[in-house]
Formats: sequence, structure tokens, C-alpha cells
Amino acid sequence: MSETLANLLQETRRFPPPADLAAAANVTADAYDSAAEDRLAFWARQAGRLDWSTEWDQILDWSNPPFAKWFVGGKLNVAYNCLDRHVAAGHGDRVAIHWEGEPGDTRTITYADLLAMTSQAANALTDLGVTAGDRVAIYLPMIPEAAVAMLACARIGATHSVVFGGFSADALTNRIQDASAKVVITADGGFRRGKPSALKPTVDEAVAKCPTIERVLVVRRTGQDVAWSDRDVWWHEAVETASTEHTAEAFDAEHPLFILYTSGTTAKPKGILHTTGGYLTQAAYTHHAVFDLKPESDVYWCTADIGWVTGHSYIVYGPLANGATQLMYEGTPDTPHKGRFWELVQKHKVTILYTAPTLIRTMMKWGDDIPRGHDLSSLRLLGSVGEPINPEAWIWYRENIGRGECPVVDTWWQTETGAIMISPLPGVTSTKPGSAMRPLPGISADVVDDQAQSVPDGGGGFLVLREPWPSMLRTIWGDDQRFVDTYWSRFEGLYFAGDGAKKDDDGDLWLLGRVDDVMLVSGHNISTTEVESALVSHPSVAEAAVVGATDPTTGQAIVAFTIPRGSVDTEGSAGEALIAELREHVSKTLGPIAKPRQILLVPELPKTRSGKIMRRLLRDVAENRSLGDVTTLQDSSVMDLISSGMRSGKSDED
Ligand code: 6R9
Repeated sequence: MSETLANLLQETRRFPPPADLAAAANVTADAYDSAAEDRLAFWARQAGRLDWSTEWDQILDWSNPPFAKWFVGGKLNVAYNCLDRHVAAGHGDRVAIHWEGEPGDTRTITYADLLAMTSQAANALTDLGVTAGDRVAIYLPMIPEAAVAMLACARIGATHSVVFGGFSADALTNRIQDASAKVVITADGGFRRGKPSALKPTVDEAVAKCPTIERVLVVRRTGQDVAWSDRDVWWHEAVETASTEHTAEAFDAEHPLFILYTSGTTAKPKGILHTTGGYLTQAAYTHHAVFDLKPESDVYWCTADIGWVTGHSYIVYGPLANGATQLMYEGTPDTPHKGRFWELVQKHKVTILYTAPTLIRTMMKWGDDIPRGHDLSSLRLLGSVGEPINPEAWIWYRENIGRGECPVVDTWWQTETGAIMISPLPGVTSTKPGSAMRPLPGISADVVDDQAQSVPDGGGGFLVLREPWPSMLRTIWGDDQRFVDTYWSRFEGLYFAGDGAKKDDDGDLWLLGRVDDVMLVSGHNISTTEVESALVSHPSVAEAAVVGATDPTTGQAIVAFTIPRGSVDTEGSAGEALIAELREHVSKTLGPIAKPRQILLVPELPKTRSGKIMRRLLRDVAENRSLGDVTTLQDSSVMDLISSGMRSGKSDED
């Protein structure tokens, strides 16, 4: 059998934790040992970080795999754990959210404020007829009411389904229908790229096809005109006039907390179901462990949208369960200027920043002088999530944002896993740029070959999870069989995540992207990630996306779409010379087998709205096919730019 996945990229740089961080770290190396000794007892101790109104009888019921029950018999209220208990402990005056609107308006919300707002929303939702077990769709911009709406649902036991505010009426319709939601919470609009962007018309269009919707609750954010009907209710009339007193009722540990739809490329979106006790346990523990959060002194900022799982677990539930003070920002990173993020870090003295590789590479493209113009000295820890982070982007992040001092934690997880699974511990791990390193304490990840055998160190294959974990998805909403087929059928008894990975010689893990994207070149399985990383390691390249295109001689050939850094000249022969140089560079870095057949210099790449590169569309371009579905693209005009570059032959084919 040929290798499952070639291991081409070698990386020898190491970054031990800063001594002061290690000395005061929330979690130390013994966590690995204590979790290995008794995994379930370890998770029970982490569940003890929360307030339970009824203790569980059993930590894990795995008698009917893959349907797990964690903390069986336990009862708790998620909103109580995120709010009331902090206020009761005397932290009501602590800022929960420093909110920054895109146009420059701001709000400062303490834990006492957030509890009052959530209680009002809980009372208002109850008055609108929402009861425990009902589904509520949330379609909001990045405003505090988004967090309040989620917490209010959790408080009354309603299951929320947040739909990203950039999705179309069709996407919203499908998600409302699949979950049979009773209420939608939305806004007139939100601010994006310097102007109001309407949401209510999209909801009106969707709701017309959704007979289950009884009420639409509308936050006034932009003040733009909205069409109004009998089922519509203003937030400021229904919520802001409601009582600020609300007693939270405890729900079963397995009570459904939320559904979050993964976009999936073509198939019907999957409603990933998360429940209460195990989810909150792992969201809170990982936020404490991976970000080393000190609630009294840190200012934490996760730049994700609340509509993605990262926003659920690391803006709302994990940080608030831990009593964090955080920054929340409504808009885009380049509005009104490309230094907006760094201005906000400086203003709020942000200490912990959690963002995505796509953003880091965009910042690389914009140039080093932009962050240099701001005081980033408050930062002490940097995180990354969403895609493999190329070693050079990792180094850029550490050097240019982290002053060459802050640890970078590359965190691997999925909507399905609910919380971080693989990541360095910032006070323990000597990190390697580009590696997510090890499974967290209590998590058992492995890399296997196509026979489900664990690969030796130095080998590559399929990333799997061997044991159930507290924040695992419980099913796909309404479709248990699809849950079994999608995640538990490829390898007997193992959860297969869809990602390729390799173990290096020390056994540390390197994520290599989705296995569907792996290229087969002259009999070698080559990951797109490694070729992209080799390209990004060239000083002229900010970002690259690589695909395999059908090739008569090699089966598949490597085609690379490359974004040059801001200062690089790509006109005419300078562009041709750069392309030739990049092909050589990849060949030297990874070996001749990985030399791209063709490199295109492009201004942008097609990305999903959470920033993941859509290689499927690039494959269509590379193979001269007409484009498939582009509705989940962040910006559909980029495909025209890329296709026209392809036709004009700005490429190199020897
Ligand atoms: C949290 C989130 C999940 C997929 C996952 C993988 C990719 C996420 C990563 C990473 C390499 C990382 N992914 N984090 N790949 N290194 N640190 O992104 O959830 O939107 O469901 O995406 O994202 O391919 O399978 P989700």
C-alpha cells in the first residue's frame, strides 16, 4: 500500500512557553496525567467548575454508541452558570462585554446588566409563548442582543438555532423549516463595511414560507425602514419593558441547548445538536485551559461571528461561564480603515486574541506597518482556529501581533466537537509553528490509515477521535441515521472528522485539511495544506489555495492560486518571474513531486463566510468547468476575477 498521506513539510522551530505565563498557568502538565489515569473522573472534576442544581448519577452513558449521554441525571441552567452565579459572587460590576459598533458607537455591559437584559428577554419570550423545548431562530448582527437572545433561550430551555446574518433567505428558510422554529429574533439591519445592511426583508421573505413561525422579534439597530406585520414585535417594546427579574429553572444535562447548521457544500445542511451539561463543561474548561483566562485581569477578544460555532463556544458560553471580560465588535476589519482591529486592541488593552488564519493572512497581505502603528503591548496570548495555519502565517502572527513573545495556540475543533479538542496548553507546550500539537487532557485523538490502524510517528492519514467527549454532538437534528452514517461509519467505533493529519517524529499532530481536498499526484497523496504552506513561506506570498486538477500524465496535477503580499510587483514579466520562482521554491521546499503545474496570481480567494477557502470552486476553474453553487461565498465577484485571470493565461505551463 502506498502511504496514506505524504509527509513533505519539515519544520524545526520551537517556542517554549514564556516563564511567567508557565509559572502562573491555569493548567499545568499534570492535567495530562490525571486525565489519562481516569478520563471520566477528570471530566467530572471539570463539570464541578459549574453550578449544578442536581448532581449527576453517572458521568457517561455510552451503552448505545454513538449516542452519548453525559452527566446523566444532572440538572443545571446554562444562563445561571454564565450570569447569576457571577453576580451572586459579587462580580455584578465586572464588565462582561465591551461592545464596539462598526460606526464607532460603544456600549459597556456589566454582568449585572447582562443578567437583567437576559431576564427581560426570557420573560418576553415566555410572553410570546415560547416554552422549554421550542426552537427559536436567531438571525442578528454582532450586537449584544445576539448574546442576550442566546442566553435567554438557554435560560427558558428553548433550543436556539443561530443563522449567520449574512445568509440568504433560502438558507434561513431551510434552517427554520428543518428545526420547525416558532419564533425568529432578528434586527432591522446591522452595520457592515460602513453602511447599514438590512436583515428584516430577508426574514420576511423566509417567514412567508415558514408556517411554524408565530412571532418575529425585531431589534432596532440601524433605524432603517422595515415592513411590518401582525406577527412582528419590536424588541424595545417587548423586551426592554419586561421585568428584569427571572428565576432560572434547571434543565436536564441532556436537554437540547442549540442546533447549529454546518453549511456543507452541496447537500442539505446538517443541524448539529448540542446539549446542556457536557457542552458547557467542555466549553468552560477549554476556555480556561487553552486561553489561560484570568477573569479579574484579562480582556479577551474572539473575532468570530456569533453565527459560527466559535462564537457560540468562545464568545458566549465558555467565556461567560468563566466570568470573562470580553470585547465584541460588530463590523469588518477594514472599516473604516485597515488598522481597526489593532486600534481596538490598543483601546481596550486586549490581552488574549482569538482569530482565524484567513484574517492573519489578510493582515499579512495588507502589510506589517499596519499593526506596527498601534500599541499591542497588552497582548499576552494569541489563538487561531478555523483552518490549518501555515507556519509562516503563524510566525507572522507571533512576530507582528505578539511582539515575538506571545504564545500562539492553534486550536483544532469543529461545529460537531462543540469545543476545542487539539491545542497546545500555553503554559506547558513548546509549540511548533503550524502544529496544533496534542489532544487536550481528557481527549483521545489519533491518526489512522485506511484500515483504521494507528499510523506510526512520521506517518499521515485520517484524524479520528477514539473516545466520546463531553461537548460532542449528540445527533443531527431529526436524522439519527445520517449522524451515524456521516461520522461513525467510515471506521468501526471511531468518530471520523473528515480531516487529514500527520504525526511528526515526536508524535505531535499537524492538520492537513479535509481529506476530500487531498491530491493524488503520480500515486502520491499530497495535502493541499502542505503545498499552500510552502507557497506562503515565500516572502512574496500572503495566501495560497491549492487544488488537484485532472491531468493526463500524473492523474492529478497541482494548480495553485496565490495572493501576493501588498508590496509585490506582479505586472507583466515581474509576474512571470515570480511564478517561475514560486514553482522552484515549492519544489525545493517539499520536493519535485509537489511542484505546481500551474500558478495563478490572484487578488482574492473564494471563501465561505467563516473564512474557509472553497477549493471546490477553484477546482471548477482549474478544470474549466462551469461553477457550482456559489451562494455560500463571502463575495461572489471574486470568482469572476479568478476565472478571467485563468482565461487570460496569467500562468505558467511548461
Ligand atoms: C471551529 C471550526 C471545522 C473544520 C475542521 C477543519 C477546519 C478548524 C482548524 C482546522 C486545521 C485548525 N479546522 N480548526 N484545520 N487546524 N486549527 O472551525 O468549526 O466551522 O465546523 O469547521 O475546520 O477542517 O474539520 P467548523
